[in-house]
This record gives sequence, structure tokens and C-alpha cells, in this order.
Amino acid sequence: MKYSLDDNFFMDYAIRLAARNVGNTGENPSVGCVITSNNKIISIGITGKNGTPHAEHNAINSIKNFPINTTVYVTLEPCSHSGKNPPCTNLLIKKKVKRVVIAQKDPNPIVNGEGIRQLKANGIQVDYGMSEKLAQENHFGFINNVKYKFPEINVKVASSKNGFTIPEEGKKWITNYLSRSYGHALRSNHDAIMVGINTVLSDNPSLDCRLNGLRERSPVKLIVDTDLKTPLDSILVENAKNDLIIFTNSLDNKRINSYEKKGIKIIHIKKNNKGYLKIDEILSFLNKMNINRLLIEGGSTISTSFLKKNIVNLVYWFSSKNDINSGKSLNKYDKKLNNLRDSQNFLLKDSINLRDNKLEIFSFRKD
Ligand code: AOF
Ligand code: ZN
Repeated sequence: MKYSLDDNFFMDYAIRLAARNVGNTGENPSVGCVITSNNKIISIGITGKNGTPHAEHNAINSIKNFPINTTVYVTLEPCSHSGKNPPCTNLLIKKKVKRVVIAQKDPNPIVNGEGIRQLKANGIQVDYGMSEKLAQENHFGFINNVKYKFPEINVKVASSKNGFTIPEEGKKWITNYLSRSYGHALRSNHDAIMVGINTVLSDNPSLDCRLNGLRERSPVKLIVDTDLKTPLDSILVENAKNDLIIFTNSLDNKRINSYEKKGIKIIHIKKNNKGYLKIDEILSFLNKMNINRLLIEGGSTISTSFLKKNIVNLVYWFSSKNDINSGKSLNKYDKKLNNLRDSQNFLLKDSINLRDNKLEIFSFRKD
């Protein structure tokens, strides 16, 4: 199938729409939908918060008089089953849509081509596979969960020019305001954020998104804390609103109880032979919780363990223009983390100037 320039324009728009709700659609992927009539956009839709309604419902239900001759551009194959939401195929068929253009087939075994089949069986022209790679970026966490039973994992690193991750004495931050704001935007488009106990003890972070208008998009917070040392007076514990989970190997019931009383979930995880919590167990827990996208914000031990398993999709590396000559350095800490530019596994996907800071986005080679 050859797609027209108009097709490209409308699908590109649907993909941009989908990007808006990534990290906020629960177990569902964030899907974008654009409806046109005579090559003019008449409605748009995105999968709603926590996955309801589906993008197609959002777009169709806001049209008062549904015209004939409509084309629907949708980033994921419309669903054909009744789950938490009614099947989108039924609605498209009922509205006598003329053509549906789909970027990516839904790998969910209960859909997986059945949506396309039903649309075609009802005389609707279906074209699929358009801009699939681009669309997949928004669906990636969902697809990973369906196919491999663990979420999309992205890592954020902030370092000095020469790879130090702890600010100079007397300073609170390594990177500038723009970098930190970008970091907050990353928090808003991930379902969950993870840090290790050392980061909790040294930084006392809050891990929420503090950009105006996006605060309610803050991710679920996760601490990897083998011996349950998270201080009860840490910001994370004091601010917890049923949105904090601690993974631990501790069986200290009295201590466990004092977190649970505050609505914090304590999940027991086995240790591996190095004495660290087993990542696979944590990941299958996150899969069951329907976390599609996980952001790891450090420290180096946690980030390195995930990188070593070759399961990290993107690394967002913020660096300042200055060298720091003390503290913990990534190049001393772990070769793999510091050598992403030369790594066989990662490609430099993007480099963005943030005033005197630089953000480099590395992507895991999928070929
Ligand atoms: C669509 N449009 O916007 C999304 C879809 O439990 P339910 O009913 O919400 O169904 C969940 C499944 O629907 C999900 O696993 C995926 O296969 C599909 N997501 N489908 O037609 C949408 N988000
Ligand atoms: Zn649907």
C-alpha cells in the first residue's frame, strides 16, 4: 500500500497525540486517533487516564453528526474484545467508517489481527503498518509487557562533564534548571520511578513531577532497599499517598508494620548470589502491576545492574559543562555506564543542548 502525503500528515499527528498520555494510561498503551472527512480533521482522541476510554471512543464520541466517508487514523489496531472498555471495532462498524489506517497491529493475544479482520469483514478498507516504528515508541512499554512480561525500562543519569554523579561540596545540583525540568517531564511520562536505598539516604529525594499542570502525572515511587533502611522521616515516606513501594529482603515485621501503617507497600524479594535483590522478581511484580514504563533515577549500582542485563531501552544522560574533581565518578564506578558512546549495545539517538548542559539520549540496539 502506498500512503499519500495526507495519510502521513494525519498519522504523524495521531502519533504525536498518543505521546501526550504515555506513562498515564495504566495497563493500556497510549493510543492516538485522528478522524478525517474529505481530508479535513473532524475529531481527535487519545487513550484516557488509566486507559479509559480508548482513543477511538474519545474521538468518535465528540462528533455530533457523524459524516459518511470518514477515515480513521489510529496508532494501534482497534480492539475487538470487551475488557474494561467496549470493543472499538463495534463502534467503527456502527458509524460506517470508510477506511481505517493503522500504524501497528495489537500484539495482545485477544486482539492480534482480530480487530483488522472484523473491520474488513464489514466492508471497511483497512491499511496497516504505516509509520509503525514511530508509533511503537509510544506503545513500547505495553508491548514489552505483553511479549516479555516486563516493562519498558529507561535510565536517567546526571553527571559532570567528566562523569561525576555527586555535586561538588556546597552545591546541591550538578545540572542546570533546564536539565532538571526535562527530568521532571520524564517523570511525568513514566508510570513508575525507581531508586536504590543509597540515593534515598544521600539525596532524600521526593521523586514526583513538580512541573506546573503535570503534578498529578507523578509516577508511582519504588525503592530498592535490601535491608529496609529507608528512614521513616524521609520525604518519600512522609509524602507517601499509597504511591510508594519498597522492595526488600527484610523480614523485620515490626519495621515492616511501621511502613504499612502509612499505606506503603512492602514487597519481599529474594536475593541473588551477590546479595542484591533479584531484578527478575521485581520486574515480574511490575508486570503484574501493569507498569508499562519504568524510569530508573539511580544510583549507579541500580542503573548498572539493569544495564548489564541488556534490558534498558533508553538512557537519558544529562551532563554539565564543568568537570568535578571529587566524589563518585561513573568512569571509576562502572565501565559500562560510562562508555555508552563506544558501546556496541547503544546508539546515540539524539543530542539536545540545554543551555550549558547537554542531554544525550542513547537507545538500545534492537537489530
Ligand atoms: C484500542 N484503543 O486506545 C487502546 C487499546 O481492558 P480494555 O477494554 O481497556 O482493553 C485493553 C486492551 O485494549 C489493551 O490490552 C490493548 O490490547 C488495547 N488497547 N485498544 O482499540 C485504545 N488503549
Ligand atoms: Zn479499543
